[in-house]
Amino acid sequence: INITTHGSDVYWAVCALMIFTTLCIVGSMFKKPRTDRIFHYITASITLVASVAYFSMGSNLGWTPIDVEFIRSNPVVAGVNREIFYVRYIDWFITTPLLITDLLLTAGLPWPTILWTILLDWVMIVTGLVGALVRTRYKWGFFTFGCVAMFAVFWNIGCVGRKHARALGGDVYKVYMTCGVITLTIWMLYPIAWGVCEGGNLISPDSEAVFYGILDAIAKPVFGVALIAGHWNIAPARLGL
Ligand code: RET
Repeated sequence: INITTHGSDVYWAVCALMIFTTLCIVGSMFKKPRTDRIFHYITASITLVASVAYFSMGSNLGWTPIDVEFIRSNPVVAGVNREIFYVRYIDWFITTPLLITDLLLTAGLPWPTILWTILLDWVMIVTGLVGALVRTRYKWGFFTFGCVAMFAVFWNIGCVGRKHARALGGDVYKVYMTCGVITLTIWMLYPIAWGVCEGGNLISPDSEAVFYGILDAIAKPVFGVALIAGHWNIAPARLGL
C-alpha cells in the first residue's frame, strides 16, 4: 500500500513551506547582531532538515515495505505490505532535540536538564522507528516505551521549564507559554497518527501524508515563527546565553 500523486503533492507542499520558513528565518537574522542569533540558528536548522525530509517523501524515497497484519478492506488477505517512511524518524531524531533546545533555553534551564530531556526524546523517536519496522504486535510494546518517554519529556517542558521561565519575567514567560502550549498539544497527536498509520494500518499512506503534514507544519513553521517573534525584544544574555 503506497502513496499516490495526492500524497506526493501534500509532501511537496509541506516541503515548499519548510523551505520558505527557512528562508524567512535566515533573512530575519541579518537584522540582529551575530551574538543574538542563537534561536535563529536552531530554528532555521529545524525547518532546513524538514525540507530535506519532505523532499525525500515527495519524491517517494526513504521508505521500506513492512508486512501488515491488519488490512481494513480484507482482514484475511496475507502478504500485503505498507510503505513506511523511515526518513521521518531521521528528521525527528535531529529536529525534535532542536525543538526541545529552543524551548528549554528560553526557560533558562541548565544544560544537564536539557541533555536529559533530549535523551528521553531520543528514546521516544527510536522506539517509534523500531515499532514501525516490526510486523507483529510487539510493535505496541515499543510504542508503550515511546509514550512513557514522551510524558517524561512533557513533564520537563510543562512543569520544570515553566517554573524556570516564570522566574525570568513576564515577556520570557509569555513566549515560553505560547511555544510550550503549541508543543504539548501538537506532540500529543503524533502517537495517535502513528497508531492509525505505522501501528494499526487504519488509514491510507495518502491520509498519513495529510495527518503528519499538518502536525509537522504546526510543530515546526508555526512554532518557529512564534518563537522567533516572541524572542525579538529579549536579549539572549538575559537567559544566560
Ligand atoms: C511516536 C511513536 C512512539 C510513541 C510516541 C511517538 C511520538 C512522536 C512525537 C513526534 C514529534 C515529532 C515532531 C516533529 C517535528 O516536527 C514516535 C510517533 C509518543 C511526539 C514534533
